Amino acid sequence: MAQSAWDELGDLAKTVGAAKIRDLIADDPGRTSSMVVEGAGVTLDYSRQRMDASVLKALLRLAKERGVAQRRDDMFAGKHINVTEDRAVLHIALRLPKTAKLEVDGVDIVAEVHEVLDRMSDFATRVRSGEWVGHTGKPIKNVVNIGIGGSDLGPVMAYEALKDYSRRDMTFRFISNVDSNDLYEDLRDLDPAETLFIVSSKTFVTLETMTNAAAARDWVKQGLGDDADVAKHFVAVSTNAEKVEEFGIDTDNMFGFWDWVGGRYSMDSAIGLSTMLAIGPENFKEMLAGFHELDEHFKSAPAEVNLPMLMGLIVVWNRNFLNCPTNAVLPYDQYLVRFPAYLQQLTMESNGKSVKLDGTPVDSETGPIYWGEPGTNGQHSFYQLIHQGTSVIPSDVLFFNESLNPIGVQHDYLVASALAQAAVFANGRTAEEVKADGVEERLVPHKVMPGNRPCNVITYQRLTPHALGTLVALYEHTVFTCGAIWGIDSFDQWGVELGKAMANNLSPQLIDGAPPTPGQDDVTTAAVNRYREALGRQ
Ligand code: G6Q
Repeated sequence: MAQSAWDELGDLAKTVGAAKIRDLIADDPGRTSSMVVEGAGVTLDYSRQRMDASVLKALLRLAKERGVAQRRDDMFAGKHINVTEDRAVLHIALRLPKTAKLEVDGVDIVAEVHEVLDRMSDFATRVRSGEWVGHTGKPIKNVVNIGIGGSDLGPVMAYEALKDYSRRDMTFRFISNVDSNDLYEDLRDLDPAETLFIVSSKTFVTLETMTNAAAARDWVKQGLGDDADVAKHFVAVSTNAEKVEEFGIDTDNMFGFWDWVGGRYSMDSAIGLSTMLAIGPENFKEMLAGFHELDEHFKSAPAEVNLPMLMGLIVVWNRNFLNCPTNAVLPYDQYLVRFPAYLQQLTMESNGKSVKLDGTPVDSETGPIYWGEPGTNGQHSFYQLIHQGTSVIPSDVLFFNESLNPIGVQHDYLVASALAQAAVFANGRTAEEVKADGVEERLVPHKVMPGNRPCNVITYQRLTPHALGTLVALYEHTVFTCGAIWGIDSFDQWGVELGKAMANNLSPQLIDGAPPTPGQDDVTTAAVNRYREALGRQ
């Protein structure tokens, strides 16, 4: 029987995986072109990975054996690939052009998507033009998104990323934490008469969001009077019309989405309303076009030049065969300041799983830990550990060729820093090289850089709404590819759901001294009691 691709990769890990990236680079000048792939305006240079053509071939065979392309096609066709929730996974439908056709369970979902998009555009235009006014007749100057997790991280990341395209005469804020400090700090200098809240919650029952939304409603009433028309200051984004109505938001001012959009895959649905208000409907459409272009690439590009497929396979190689438990995300662009946080949710909530689709335990490690910060800032803090720590940390270094706001040669310095770091990650610095610099003997071991840290360099021409769309879709499908290889459900989040239920159980105990829930552990009960005592509640 032929050896499986997985086993072949295990063997290759002992040979190619044990090689030095600096030697792989030196021995194969062809890597500078054979390991650089372009598509949808993205260039992926993976020549600094600890792999060669034989590893790539085996990874591509692994993708075939694990049916990645079939699962991808099933997703695009609307099959219920989210098996534990029995749902289709169709964030790709959010960015289909109006002319496309996609029917799911007999429903033309493209028409539904565009109906919502048109309503969003109309609403955004009215707010941005000053036509939509608050209770006192003043136009809206401040937009506050209230949401958490998937209903927050995408919007805040996109707002930060596309700030250069945003209305500078408007203020955009994002309240997520149930910690009242978050709400306090975001509202303290705003005038309720000029403030619009977007309550973003797929379920409209999430503790944090509903609590913050109620507090925001009180804040509006306090500022504008008890009989103020708060409806002029609240819109909702949700799949739950009943709960929206119950909260007191007119369902005419509700923008819907569907159960086939996962929270962490929803920034291009109505959850992106704050983004659209910030950058305008045209730019939002450009962003959707970017998502769509990458979707088409994922759907049709041959595996060996398919960017998300390659990136996913590289993650699998580093995670499962080179045993790297974490992955750093290092965007060299200050506008991408929240991109690592956004990616943490996308990757870790999707692929932080221990059982396969059929409920049996996985046969290998799954999703790595993602973390990071923009360069160059990270260079002056945690890069030290990447360079000389005892763990090998692969990274994605990302930059744009052009700066949106060039000043002198600053952008050249930025790119020089990105490439310099990538070079050290890959090649390190040997003792000989350190000695050749005249370093005194006793310091040589301290200045040696082991290198051999795998690294992708991802580049774009310019940070545009379109580019951001392709970037997010690139990672969405990278995550998909990994999940398909591991055979897990990348679209459920039972750990998150449990957290929500647990908080709902404990809150009445803290507030009213309700009895512990059956089966609650003593340590938790003791902590609840200590908290109540500290506040003089018992
Ligand atoms: C995302 C997760 C989770 C979710 C939040 C908010 O994939 O399911 O992060 O987005 O818990 O949920 P609601 O939008 O329902 O408030």
